[in-house]
Amino acid sequence: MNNTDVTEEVKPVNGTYDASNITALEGLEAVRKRPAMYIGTTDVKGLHHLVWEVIDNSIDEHLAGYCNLVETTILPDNSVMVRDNGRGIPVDIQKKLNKSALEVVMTVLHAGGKFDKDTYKVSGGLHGVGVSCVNALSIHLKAEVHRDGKAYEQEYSQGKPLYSVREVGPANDRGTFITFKPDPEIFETTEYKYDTLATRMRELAFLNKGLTLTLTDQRDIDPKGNFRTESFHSEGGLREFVLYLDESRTKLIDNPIHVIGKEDNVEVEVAMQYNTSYSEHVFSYVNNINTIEGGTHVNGFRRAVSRVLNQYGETSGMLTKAKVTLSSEDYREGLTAVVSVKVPEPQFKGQTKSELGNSEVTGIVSRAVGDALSTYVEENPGAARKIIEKIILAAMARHAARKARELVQRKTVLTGSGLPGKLADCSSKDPGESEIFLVEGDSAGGTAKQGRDRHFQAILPLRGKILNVEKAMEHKIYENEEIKNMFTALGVSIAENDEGERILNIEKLRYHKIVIMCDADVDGSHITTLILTFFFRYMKPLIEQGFIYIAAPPLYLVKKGKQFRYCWNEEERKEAIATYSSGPNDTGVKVQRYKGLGEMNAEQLWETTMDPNTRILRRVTIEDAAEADRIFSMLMGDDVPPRRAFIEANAKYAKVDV
Ligand code: 0RA
Repeated sequence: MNNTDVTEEVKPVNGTYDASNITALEGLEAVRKRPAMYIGTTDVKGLHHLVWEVIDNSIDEHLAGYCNLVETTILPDNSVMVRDNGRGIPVDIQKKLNKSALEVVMTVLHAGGKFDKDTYKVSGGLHGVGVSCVNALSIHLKAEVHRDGKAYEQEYSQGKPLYSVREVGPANDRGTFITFKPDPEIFETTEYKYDTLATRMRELAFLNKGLTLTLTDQRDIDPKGNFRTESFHSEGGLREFVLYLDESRTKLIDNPIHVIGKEDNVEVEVAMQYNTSYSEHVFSYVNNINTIEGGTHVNGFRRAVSRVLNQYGETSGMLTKAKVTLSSEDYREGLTAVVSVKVPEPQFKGQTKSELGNSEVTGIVSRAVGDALSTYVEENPGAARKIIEKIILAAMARHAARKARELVQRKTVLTGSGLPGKLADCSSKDPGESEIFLVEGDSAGGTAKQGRDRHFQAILPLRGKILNVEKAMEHKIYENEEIKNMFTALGVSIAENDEGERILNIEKLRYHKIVIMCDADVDGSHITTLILTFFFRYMKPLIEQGFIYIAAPPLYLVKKGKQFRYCWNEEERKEAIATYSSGPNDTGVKVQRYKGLGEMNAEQLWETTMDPNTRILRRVTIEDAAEADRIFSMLMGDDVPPRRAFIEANAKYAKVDV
């Protein structure tokens, strides 16, 4: 390494460039021309992607064994500072390009990876486009490196160096320190969201045990003058992740089962726990990336779980005694697990490129989990019995649910149209243009029936609180009147495949907009959550395919004489009052607060909430399945303290009910 080649001379931005310079800049120009090709989007998601891109490099340093701290700070102007205590980006001159390695890493596309062949880039995976993309998309970036007792720096604007890498003094620590300000010309928004960063950092801490990630927000100062800050660290890794996911569920066995293994350069870590609920929560990661569509690692995990537990059930005689046939679905009830693999060259496939394709991984995970689980059941016969009993109950419940379902679904066929009596259907038979409103209560249902456009809008009133499906047994769900009505009105049905898996058939879906319409108060939002939980657990494809919406009735009507305006929040209300007031004490302005849908007449309901030209509909998406799922079970489960904590933390939401 020859540091004397690192010049301190300042090179003008528009100075002369040699051929290699030009290639490098053209590379980054391509990133600026088509940012979405490199970071997915230029919305708020792409903005946060920049942070992950930088942090991924620090995590690689952690995985290589050289870094245990990554500190991230949001500055008051929405610049972000990421500092790690890794080896520091090398600064010696790269012969091929005749410039500092630091400059190459920061300005040459795809040069972000390691130079040494022994380490492979593990984190990133899906995106991993390199820190040079962050540089290209920043109006300003400063890189500082502490290495071999010295401190170096270089700054850039839109990816172009403002001067050559320079030595700025001695250093007694090591690491890389990158501060960047996203370019407002590129991004639709440049405001960072604390919660988005914190949620992913918490996940990264579980996935990379031993690594500390801190987040500090200098935009947010408390009355004592302290910045908002949090530190994420896990010694227990996935074991702690599973405990966190199951925080509000009742555990079936004392501790999560933890598996750690390595074969042929593939690292495997799995933690699993059984709880007393009826639903399955399996999350999977490849190189720290959430594989929403699963893949070969998840298949290997499932294969091992059914194989080992089935064998134990047979040899212990429990299965023969219970006289039930198990299907692979039965092992899933009440199972919470996280499966994480680190694979040198991951192949991703599937609709959203989030399914692992590498076939060798199935066997590797299956062997690692199989070995560990076999040992576990031998050493913990009491826990093993509890798990097998739970699986037998799941099989019995599946048979009962199938009977209940068949009864409901057969009845529908026998009674012709089979549509529920409470449904006021629309006249159109084209699902593409048809909408159904699920309305809280008969009286609001009546108003909606009068107010609707009957050509394409159907109304299904639901009785007050629908069944809490998080707590109910599956067969009870199919026997519930309101839920039966939803199945038949929507035209969807559930069947079992050979594995015992419940498959939702939506071929005959009768409406492509399914709108949940509840009061704008606490009760209303509770009912919305109950209905959403039902869709989440039993009709997930409808959420995934974007058919589920939430209606937003207005909160106020502001009136003066013949003029009036509907308002959806405080700001709009204040603005309307200001517009209509002739002076500060013009009490001539009337404000009406709508608490329930029933307070509006049919015409008002149409104008504000149902008319496609004026209404506000919020489409329900599954942005972060893990978080949504956790919140659902927290809001709907037995455990009161976490639920109270959540409601208090989200008190803003509840305040609407004035
Ligand atoms: C290239 C080679 C080496 C480390 C890094 C890059 C590196 C990049 C980043 C980005 C943020 N933090 C980082 N830390 C390290 C290996 C260096 C060596 O072999 O000494």
